[in-house]
Amino acid sequence: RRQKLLCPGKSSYQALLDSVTLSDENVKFQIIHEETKVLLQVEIYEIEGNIFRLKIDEPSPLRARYKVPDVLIKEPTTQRLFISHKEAGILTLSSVSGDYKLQVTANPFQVELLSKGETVMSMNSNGLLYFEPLQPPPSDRRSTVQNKEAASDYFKEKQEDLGLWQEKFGSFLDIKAHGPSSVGVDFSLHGYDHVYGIPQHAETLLLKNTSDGDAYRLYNLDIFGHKIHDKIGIYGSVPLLLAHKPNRTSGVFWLNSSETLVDISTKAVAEYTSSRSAAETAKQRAVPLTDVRWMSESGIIDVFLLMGPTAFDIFRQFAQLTGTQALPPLFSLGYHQCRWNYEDEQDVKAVDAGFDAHDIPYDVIWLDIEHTDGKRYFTWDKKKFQNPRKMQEHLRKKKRKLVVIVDPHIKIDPAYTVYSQAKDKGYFVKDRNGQDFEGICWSGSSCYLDFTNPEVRKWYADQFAFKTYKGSTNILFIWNDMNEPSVFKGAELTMQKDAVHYNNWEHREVHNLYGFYQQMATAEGLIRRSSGKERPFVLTRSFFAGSQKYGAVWTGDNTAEWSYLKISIPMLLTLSLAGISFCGADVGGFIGDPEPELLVRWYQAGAYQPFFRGHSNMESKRREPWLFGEKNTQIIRKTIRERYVLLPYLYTLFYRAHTSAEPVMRPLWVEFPGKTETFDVEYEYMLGNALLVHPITEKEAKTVSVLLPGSEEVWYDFRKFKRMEDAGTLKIPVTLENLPVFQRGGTVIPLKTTAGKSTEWMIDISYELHVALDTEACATGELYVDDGHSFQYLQKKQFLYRKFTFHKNILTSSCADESGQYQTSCVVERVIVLGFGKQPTFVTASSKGGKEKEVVFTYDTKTSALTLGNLALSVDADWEICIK
Ligand code: MIG
Repeated sequence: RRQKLLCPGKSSYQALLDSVTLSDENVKFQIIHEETKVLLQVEIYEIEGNIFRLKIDEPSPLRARYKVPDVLIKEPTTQRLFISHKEAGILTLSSVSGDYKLQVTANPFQVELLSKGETVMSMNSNGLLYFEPLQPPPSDRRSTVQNKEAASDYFKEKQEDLGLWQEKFGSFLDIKAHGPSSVGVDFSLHGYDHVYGIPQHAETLLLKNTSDGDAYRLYNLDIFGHKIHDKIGIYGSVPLLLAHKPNRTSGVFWLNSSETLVDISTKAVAEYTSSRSAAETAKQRAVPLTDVRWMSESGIIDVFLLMGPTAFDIFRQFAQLTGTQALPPLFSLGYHQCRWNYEDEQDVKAVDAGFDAHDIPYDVIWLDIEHTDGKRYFTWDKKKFQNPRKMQEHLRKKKRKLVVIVDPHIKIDPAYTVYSQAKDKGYFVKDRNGQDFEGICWSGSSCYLDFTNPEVRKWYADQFAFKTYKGSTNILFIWNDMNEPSVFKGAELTMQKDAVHYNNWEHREVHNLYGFYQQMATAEGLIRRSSGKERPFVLTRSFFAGSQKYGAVWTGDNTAEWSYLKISIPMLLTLSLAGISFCGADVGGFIGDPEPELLVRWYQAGAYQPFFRGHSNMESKRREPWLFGEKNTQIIRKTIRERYVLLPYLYTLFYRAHTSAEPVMRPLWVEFPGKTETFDVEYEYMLGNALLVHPITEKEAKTVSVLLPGSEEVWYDFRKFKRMEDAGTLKIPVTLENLPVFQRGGTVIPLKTTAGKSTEWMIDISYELHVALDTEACATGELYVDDGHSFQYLQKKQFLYRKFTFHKNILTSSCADESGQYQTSCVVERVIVLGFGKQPTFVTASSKGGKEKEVVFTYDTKTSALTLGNLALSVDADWEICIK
């Protein structure tokens, strides 16, 4: 409310360019507010890899302001900036490479970022820089002010209207011990009218104009039955915004963990050039411009400008700062069966057996909060789960896993060790009076672990040790829920902002980090219980920038309605753009009961999304995939089996997400950056660079409009192998069995020849390659293989990274990373070449140094698909197949 009183116009800040100092690390200068005369310190950094960082803080605040720790994986490597030009009121800084220039204008203060002469972004060009310096509380201040009466009137008036020192939300009083501390500034993104990112909202992929006053809110909240097309914050936040135009992608990463609002406005303006001659002015054209205003309740201004220039560069730049996606254990890419709740050990066994009886693969069965002894996490309900180890041994024999829930609220019960230890050690968040903060959650009156404290995180991680967590085994993995944190009957169902954390930081400073820290500690715990050997799997509901390092994220409590299936696609794409590749939505919809058709469609969508879990609410009817009649069971079976067959491709994509920060699921525009028709496509997407997926999200769909982008591209029906006759928007007929998926010409996809009962049953199943030819009759693709569960791929380089190339009718398998080695007896059994021009006469295969042998093949003249069978070529060897 206070920031909103500031309207676009001339900024009241002026840069004091005489104060400029230059070091290897950064450029510093001060800015002054014309009226209040308050000084602020500006620091500008160039970071290796086309990133700029701008910090604005008080030079000597009354008390340190919160600077988000633990999100950046390391102190970024800076590069020296040079002063390339200085004139009255303007300072131009230049990057080492000379490709970028930063132009600082003194009055009004403004910073422009240019790439090879083109202005890409500017900061404070709308004059919305806002920074509340910390002040002594009114009571202290009043005594030092001459005219006591006037001063107290001033504070009273401001206080009541603007909530400077306290604020009421319904019956909640938020006492702001350190007073107002809000910060904000605007950015103009020149030439851009497509912006994306800043999850999590149940909203469109393309960010909307917020001129209606409804800003995007980044404030992690548990909203049961959240609405769709709403900009209120849910569950998690990543303050990263991406802007895209045909020749460039840029990013703004606003590193602040307090409640944040983002206002967006796109408009057309006269072309922007900083120095414009009269002749140029005459031929001005209208170009788009997007203004983005960030407003945070507290902290400092610390913003990273990611200069791309491509979308993949932005992903790398963001990962360079916050880390890449953790490589998931292979089992976690299989299908997960969850419900609130699987009742008891018998129920678990029955559901597990049901999958085998119906020949449906699955990897993990999940236990929700009812498995515990009275919602005391790390314990078991003694009646329902009398022998959890035995139950896990049963699952282990079936080569399956268990995931159980562990929430951050701890039941107040002196007899519960987790509580009593944490209490004794002072590990809970405090209320404003210094007592343990008490809130109500599933366990009744509860305290909340203060995960912002590294000592608490270490202690928490230790709770996962096998000897401490009774009844846990190494097939048990973890689900963190309610970690916004959710506090029943709390203000907006979360913790009060005046609660106090480690080092005396108020909750308002760290709110959006709470879930991030819980998942960090949990993942650490799982790694430690295996003595650093095994990859963890931790699903979290709440998250922040960098959460990708710790596991998976799901979109929370969606509803079993078509509109929620539909919105899950842009929601997952937005998470993916923000670095979180391992994401998914509850298949079927959590709240309510999906009609069978919706459930089937949701399985089809989920099978082609990164995290694939069926889940349902306590009140929902049972939803195991075989409960909806033979026909639906059959379609779901086929869908899940398709997912399993596709796992080699998916796992390879995750390896690339892990090593090169490429999102697994990506909006079309990322793959087709120059094709403007893709920029607002949000209901279809690319899985890697090879598959285009268009889930069906309409009831009783008979046809669906699919955009196959790129006139120079070739597309193939993924299952029928048929080449699509045209590119562009096609009307494709569909039945309940079909999910439109297309393979892009020029790619090779590795698959398994068949599915097994779970990923572990599939280790020895042979591979199949789908080689889809482009207009030049070429294709390339990759396959990554390792043991699927340990860190040996890192520690001992035990992995295979293979490359397949099709060129001049020869398919070659070669090594893509010589540093890796992995023993496997698995073979490539079959190769299908899509779009092969003519019936071949002769096909041979030869391993490097080995003899040529003849290959049996069949050619389908209708589809031009050439199938090569009985190959038995080692995956870990170099070989060639020649088609004549
Ligand atoms: O307030 O643990 O989003 O997946 O089943 C509900 C019970 C608490 C919310 C999660 C949901 C989970 C449920 N939890």
